[in-house]
Amino acid sequence: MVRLPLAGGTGIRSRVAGGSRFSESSPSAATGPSLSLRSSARPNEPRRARSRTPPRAQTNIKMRSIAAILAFMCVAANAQQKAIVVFTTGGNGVVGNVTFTQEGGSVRLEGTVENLKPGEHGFHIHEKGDLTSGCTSTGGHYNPYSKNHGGPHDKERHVGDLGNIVSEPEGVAHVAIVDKVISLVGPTSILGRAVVIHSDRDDLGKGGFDDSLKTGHAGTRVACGIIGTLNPGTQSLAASSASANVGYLTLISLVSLRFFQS
Ligand SMILES: [Cu+2]
Ligand SMILES: [Zn+2]
Repeated sequence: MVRLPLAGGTGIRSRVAGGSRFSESSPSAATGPSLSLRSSARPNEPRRARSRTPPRAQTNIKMRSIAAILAFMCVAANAQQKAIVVFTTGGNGVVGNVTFTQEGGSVRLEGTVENLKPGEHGFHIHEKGDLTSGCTSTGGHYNPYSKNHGGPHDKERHVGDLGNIVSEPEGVAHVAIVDKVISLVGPTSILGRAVVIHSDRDDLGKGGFDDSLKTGHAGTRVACGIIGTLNPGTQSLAASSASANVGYLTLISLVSLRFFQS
């Protein structure tokens, strides 16, 4: 009788001990052990499961750290593309530089050009990075899709059509352009081509002159420079190829881990 609390632990004892007096408590005693059986059976399972979880937790941690490394390598591979053009050619004393930064699908241009006649000046990417005959040998506007000349916000435009830059009365032009057509990557990259600054305003193809739809009637070429990369070359190439390899290996290992876990 006194053993009842102890008897609760095993159904047999409670049933052995169970007289008429326990008829009332026997349901609870019956449920008790059965509950305790369940509760003892179930905690045991998680305990077993828990004893198994450390390896799983370890693989989870491994997978997470692999994913983190992969993410880091991807970020490293997609490091921001940057380029620069330095204006020294043209013989008009026009100097300056403009940087190009790839920001997703657009490119940001930032820089300063000095000694420009006040007012608007056509500002284009020309197709060739060839300065053997000064700005003349840079060819025409970069136009890989064979379109007519236009303004930077027109659908009909050369890839190289960046409109005008404005020189202030003291002869300094601050360049701040964001363009969605030019790119520092891919088959129509502007890297290695030239930027040309013209003597006159680009009419954006709307001036009605013979050359409006070809050059924007922007006059002579007063300054130019070649668009060169600012990215660390071999390092970024090595990093991107290494990260590609790491990416493939990680994918394979993740898939095989998943396979062996299931
Ligand atoms: Cu031009
Ligand atoms: Zn053009």
